[in-house]
Formats: sequence, C-alpha cells, structure tokens
Amino acid sequence: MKLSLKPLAASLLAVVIGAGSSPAFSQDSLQDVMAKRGLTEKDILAAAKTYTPTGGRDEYLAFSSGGQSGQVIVYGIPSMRILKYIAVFTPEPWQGYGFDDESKAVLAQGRIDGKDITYGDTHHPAITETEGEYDGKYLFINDKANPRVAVIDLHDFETKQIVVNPFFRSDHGGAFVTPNSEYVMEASQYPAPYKGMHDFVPLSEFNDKYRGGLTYWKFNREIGRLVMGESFNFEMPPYSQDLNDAGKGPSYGWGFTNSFCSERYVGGIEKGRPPFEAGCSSKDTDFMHVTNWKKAEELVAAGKFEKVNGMYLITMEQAVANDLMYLIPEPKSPHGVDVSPDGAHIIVSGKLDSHAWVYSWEKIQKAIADKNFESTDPYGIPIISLEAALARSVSVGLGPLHTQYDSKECVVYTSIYVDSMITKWDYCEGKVLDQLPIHYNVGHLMTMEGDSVSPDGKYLVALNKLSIDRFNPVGPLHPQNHQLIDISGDKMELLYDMPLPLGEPHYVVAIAADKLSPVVRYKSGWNSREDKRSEFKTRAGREKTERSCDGAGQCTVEVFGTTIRSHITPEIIQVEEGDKVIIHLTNLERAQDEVHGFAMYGQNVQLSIEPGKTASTTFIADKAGVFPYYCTEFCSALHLEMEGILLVTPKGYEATDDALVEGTTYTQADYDKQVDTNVQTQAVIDSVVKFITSRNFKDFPIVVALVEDATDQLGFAEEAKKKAADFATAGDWNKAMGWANQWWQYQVKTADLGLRAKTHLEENGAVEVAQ
Ligand code: RUQ
Ligand code: CUA
Repeated sequence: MKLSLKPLAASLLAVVIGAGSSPAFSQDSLQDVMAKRGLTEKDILAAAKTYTPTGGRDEYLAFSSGGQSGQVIVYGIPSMRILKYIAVFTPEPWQGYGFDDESKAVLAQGRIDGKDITYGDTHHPAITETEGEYDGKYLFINDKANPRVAVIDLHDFETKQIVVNPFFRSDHGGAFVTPNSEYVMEASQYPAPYKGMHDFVPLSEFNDKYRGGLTYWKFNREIGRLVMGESFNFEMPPYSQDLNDAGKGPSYGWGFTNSFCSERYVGGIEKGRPPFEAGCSSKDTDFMHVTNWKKAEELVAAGKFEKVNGMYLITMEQAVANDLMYLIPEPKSPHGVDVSPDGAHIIVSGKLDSHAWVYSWEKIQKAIADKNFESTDPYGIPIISLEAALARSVSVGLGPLHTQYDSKECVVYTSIYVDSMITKWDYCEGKVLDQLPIHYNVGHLMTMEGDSVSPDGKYLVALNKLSIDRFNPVGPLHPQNHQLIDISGDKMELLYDMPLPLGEPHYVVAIAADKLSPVVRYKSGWNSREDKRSEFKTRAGREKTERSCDGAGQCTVEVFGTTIRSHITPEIIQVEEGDKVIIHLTNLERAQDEVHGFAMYGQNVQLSIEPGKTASTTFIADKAGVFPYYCTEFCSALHLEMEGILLVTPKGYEATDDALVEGTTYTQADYDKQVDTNVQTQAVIDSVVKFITSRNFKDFPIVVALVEDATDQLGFAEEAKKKAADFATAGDWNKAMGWANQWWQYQVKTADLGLRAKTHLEENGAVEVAQ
C-alpha cells in the first residue's frame, strides 16, 4: 500500500515525455533559450518585470469591466493572470449565479418592466473610497444597455445588488464614486422620455420631452447597498451625457459630466437625412455639466424636491433656481472627464480634435461666484465661457479619449485612439513628455489607483479595442488586448500583451492587493447573496426530506441536504410526477477551496456550494423518470462517486418492491481483507503525522488548517470504523464491508491532506523541534 503520489507523477511524466518530442530547452542556458526563441535582452527584461513564479502573488488586483459579457474580470498586475470572472448581470453557471434561487433573486432585481434581462454592457467599475483613497470594500459597475448599477461585495467577490434607474433608458456615465462613496454617479446617454412620466413621445417633441440626466445613487455603507429612496436625479437637457467624475479636495461636493451631441440631432438616415454620426458632430463645442451634489443633498434633506418613481427628481428649472447646475463649453464631441488627484483641474479630451483641455477649478469657481456667464442654453442653464474656465489646451495626438494621473505631480497619460498610442504629458506646463505606440486603437487606460487622491503610478494598462495581428488567429471574433506598460521611468516601456476573450472591456481599476482581504469560507449555512445565515442551513445528521400538499393538490418536496467529501446527503430523492422540488444544500466543509457543485440531468440545475454556503434550487418535476445528480468539482479521489438519484414516479405509482438491490455480496474474508488494508493505511497516516508533529508546523498557517481538516476526516474514519465493527459483530458482511470501505475513504482523505501538509513543510524549510 503506497500513498506517496510522487513516484506515480514521475512515471506519468516519463510516459508523456517519452511519447512525444524531446523537451526543447530542458538543459539549455538562458542564452540558448533566448537564441532558440528569438528573444532580445529587452524581452527578457520585460519578462522579469512581469513573470510571477509559481505560488507568487501580484502587487495589484485589477477589476475590469467585461463589456457585453455582463461580467467583471479580475486579474493580477504585473503578472496579468486572470484570477476570476465575477458574475454580475449575466448568469454564470460555474458560480451557480442565475441558477441557485438566492442569486436568481439578485438578477430579478434587474428586471425591466417585468422582463428578465440576462446580459449587461458593463462599462466603468469603481472601488469604494474613503477620503478619496480606495478602501477595497465594494465595487460598483454600470450596465450601459439597460441603465443599471450593481454592487459587488469584495469580502467574497459576489454581486449583492442590482438597481435599475427609474428614469433612464440607457446609461454610459456610471459608475463613478464621490470621495467617501457617499454617492455613485450614473449619467444617461441616449436621450429618451423619462420612464414613468412619458412612455411614448414622438421624435417631433424631442426638444421638449426627451431628456438626459445624472443620478446620484446614495450608498449606505453600513448595509452595503444603494438606497433608491435617498437618491436624487438631475434632469438634464437631451444632450448625450457621457462620463462623470467627482470633484475632490477644493472641488469636493461637485460633479462633472461631459456630453456630446448637444446638436440634439435625431437621426433619420432612411429619410435621406445625414446619419447620427454627422448630425451629432456638427457644432464646434458641446458641454460639460457641473453639478453641486453637496448642496442638492442639503436641499433634498430640507424637503425641497418631490419624489418621482421612488427617487428625488431635481428638474432643470429647480437646478437653475437653486444654483445647482452649470454648463461649460467643451471641444467638439468630447470624451472622458478626469479630475486631478488634488481636485484642482479637470481634463477633457477632444475626441475629434487633437487637443486635451485642462480646466481650472479655481477659475470655474470664480466664474460661478461672479455670475460670469456668457449665456444660457435653450433650457435656461447658465453657460460659463470656455475662456473663463480653461487653464490651457495641449496638442496630444489624434483622437484623444481618456486621461489618467501619475504619482508624479503634473504628469498624466492620455489614450490616443486614432493614432494608437499613449501620450505622456505635463498638464501644468502643457508639454508632451513621451509617446508610445500600442496595438491597437486604445480606449481607456489606467494607472495603479489612478482615480484616487494618491495614484501609485508604476504601471499603466492600455485597454485596446482591436488586437488584429497580436495573437494566434482564432476566427473573426478576436480577443481584446490589454497591454501592460512600465511607467516608473521617464520613458514608457511596453511589457506585456494580455488577450481578454470576454466581451469588450471598457474600463478597469486597480487596487493594491494588500488592501483586500476576502474570506476563504463562509460562516456555516450562509446565504451569500443576501449575506446572512440561510434559513435552510442544515447540520450534519439533520438532513431531511419533507413532502406536503396544498388545497389545490400541488405537492412540494423540500430537501434539506448537505455535501461533504465525498457524498451528497440525501443520495436518493423520490418524488411524484408534478411535484415541486426544492433542494437546499449546505456545504459542511471548513477546508479552504473544498467547493462542491450540484448538477442534475435535464432540470437546468447547477449549483456552486463553497465551504459554508447554503444554496437552493427549485423546479417542477414535470416528467416521470430517473434523474442522476452529482458533484461538479473534483473534490477528492472519490469525487466521481459523489452522486445521487432523483426518482420521479409516475402519478399514482404503487411500489411493488422497495428494496435496494445489492450488486455484489461480500463475505467475512472480504471484510477482513479490507480491515487489513485500513490498518496498513493507518500506519502510513501515523508516519505522516509523526513527520508533521516533529516539525514546527504551527508556524505555517496553511499546514495548521490542513491538520485541522485532516483531524476532522480522521474523526469521521473512527465513526465509520465503529459502524463496520458493529455490523461485523451482527454478521451482516455487506454492511460491514461497506462501512469498512467508508472508513478507508476517510483515511484516504486524511492521508491526502497529511501529504499536502508534509510537502508544504518540506518545500518551505520547516525545522525539527524537540518532542
Ligand atoms: S467610455 S473608450 Cu464607454 Cu468609458 Cu471611453
Ligand atoms: Cu464534491 Cu466532487
């Protein structure tokens, strides 16, 4: 009986290598490998800056929008290794999201007019801030297509809430947070009649009845949720509001929203009119909207505004009367609006122009105080003249979009879409410092903690819209290309290309990894989607199945079950055709990473049950039949045996024989042989235990956790051993043999854990301690 897996692995490797071509580089020197692969010294240097050895951790975690995949992608920087997809607006089977009853309830919050919307066009993630610093508690992200904002809790990286904007029919400018995450900003994009106020309005009334807007969603940190009833919305002209950013420092309390299509063009290509793209880019300037959320908040508290659709509505008239909103011209079809870390400047790009425009908050404030307005727009909103607000404009390249700030004062990076490059420039002096080509057509770009009051600099990620020839071809739909750039020196250095084959990521935020401390398991019996103890939590030994029928004759079978390596309790569920079946499963594991899945044939059931979690599924067993179910995670050597059967009997079915047949009959000799194996296995376990306890294993938290888990498993082995002995005494060799095997299963799990602990100690330099 050999339990060490090493010789097995070695022989397998020998087979694999022997069967194929010989390894290309195994004994080569670095120079040889460089020559064979055609790598330059610069490549090696870039590799050394990004390569993260096995087991190594990244310095930053990046949260990227997944675009029209409706998800968030998490990856490490500088390794650019993808660590997770967080399901947000789209069902994600691997996580049980949109499959368990608990997460279905989260997705249901995002219904629009009663319709399930099972995708999203995620655009801009934002991390919660405290005094302008990322605090790593929550992440927000918007859905542009269906104006929604989601709240992701970073204690377990799960989506907890989806809110639907009660007025808009699209949003682009979400999600941006104010410096203490008091509010999450969400601006509409495509003007439309406000929901609940007007349903259909013909385009002939576009100027009067179509509207844009900016919602300030109140975030309640205590409960970690957005609160509609404490939120307010600024009604805005039917321009296409674009992105937002919140003021900070001297501009704290204010918000900035740029816009395009202030032409208020309504299209009509099929009527022989010029298309939207021409009609929306005819004027020389559009508008930045400047809103005073701090004052609006006070007026809301003073009962100044009415609630419409469950949220406070500030009409344009009220905003003007109360000095809450101003406009400032921006160059032709602008894009992006980025407030400097010190809150003193705001940079907007000219998209159809080669300039970036630096606005001065001091000058804007003065214009507001002096009521120095050049005119009002058609809706009566005061317009501050460009000259009164602008500090300078700088030619940065063709098609500038977004700007990110460095840790170095006055240094910024702007993405240049048409020229496919990043321009590094100084916004105080107004001069270009460096330019770097990217591949290709960059949209957003992002520096480490770049949206906070103290950006870290170091790395920049370019989120490129096209990858064209950068990767092995995989058909007409290409991956996106995120390029990692070293910005620590005077010159930018391109380090790495990462293909992202999941939607079109729009924006990404990166936070120092040490600010995050996600849990590794849930408190036992946890409803993770609501973040509270599940009312269906089930303890070991308390599993039960109940059946009840209502007056109308609808019967419900409710299962309170558990999962633990390597069995699902119950293993047999019997219901009648037409029954409603509700299955609650609690994962009893306390061990890290011991997730169990639960998939069932033909019922669209797939749960992911992380340690401690309780997840539920509900379906109608509408067809008689036999429905196998099993665990979908390879959780132990006996994972394949982690199975069960749902029997759906035909209506009125009478059992003639309920006995479970034995496939094999065992004798005392079989039993004795198994017991012998178990005794030998125990000797192996004992030797591993001796190794571990003779080392300073308590200095290794991972080993301590493994030992705890192993001790549990060994306890289960003892219980099974006792049952085996009892049946042996009674002469029931089949049951005795079964329990002797179960005893051995627990021993195997114990040994698996023990060997992992032993390997960890050996690899990490544990030392012998006095016994
Ligand atoms: S916007 S590529 Cu959708 Cu963030 Cu500028
Ligand atoms: Cu649990 Cu496989």
